[in-house]
Amino acid sequence: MKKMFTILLLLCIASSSLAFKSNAEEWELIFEDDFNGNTIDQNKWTAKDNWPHTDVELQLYIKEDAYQENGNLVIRTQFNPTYYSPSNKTYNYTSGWIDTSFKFNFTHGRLESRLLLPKTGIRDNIWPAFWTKGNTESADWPHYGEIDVMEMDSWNDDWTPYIWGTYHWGPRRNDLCQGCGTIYPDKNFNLTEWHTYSVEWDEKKIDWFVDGVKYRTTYENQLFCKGCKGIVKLPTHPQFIIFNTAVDHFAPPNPADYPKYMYVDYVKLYQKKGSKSSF
Ligand SMILES: [Ca+2]
Repeated sequence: MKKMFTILLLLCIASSSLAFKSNAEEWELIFEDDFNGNTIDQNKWTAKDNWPHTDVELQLYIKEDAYQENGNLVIRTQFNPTYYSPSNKTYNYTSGWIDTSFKFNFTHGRLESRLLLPKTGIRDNIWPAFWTKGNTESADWPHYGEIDVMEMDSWNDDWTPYIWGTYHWGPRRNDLCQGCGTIYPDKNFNLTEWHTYSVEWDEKKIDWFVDGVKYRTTYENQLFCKGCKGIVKLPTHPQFIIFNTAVDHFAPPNPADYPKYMYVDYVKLYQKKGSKSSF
């Protein structure tokens, strides 16, 4: 029985892995960055500088903590006490954030990145992410949708690090279905190795993949998850792409654990031929 289960599991993994390759002729590469040059392409990306993001994060984003080296985008998180005058506060950690806001946005497609996560441990504070958000700040988060292709954190009961994919939607913060995610279930998954993380988003659903293995689907109009008070609506706005690493507030970080680095080999956005819903 166990052997049969293993064979079935392998077949499922193999068919999932092949799904994208077998449909490759339907897809067209619309946007990519291989991060192979010496500097971040300013035509595609903006690095946040002197920006704290939210009150529950311990880092200040500075542009020096996002850079390119040895064929990768590097997001560095470091113990680097820095005074931020608007809130009259010193942030002990600085980190990097780049995004394509106002430079590239897309509706539907397959978004994929190959990346190496920062070193982490039990009850670690490091919170790297590869995600998208609706290209407007004119409404309360997460009204225009947020697709978390990959986040790593350790917010579970035993504080063991894991990666997960999530969709956020709702007219207002703390309303309706504002955070429905799935932890990647492979118990042998090695967080310290390079992996590809991707989503496929169309008008009916979003699928999440790790190394080509699908592990989660969110459907339009689905009433589906714990804490969900209404039906899911997929993004109502074009999305832009974000890479960042935050330092969360759940436990005091140890400065000796830093600096930490996330490396991004590439990011690619494919869309179905003829759709080209991007700008
Ligand atoms: Ca590269």
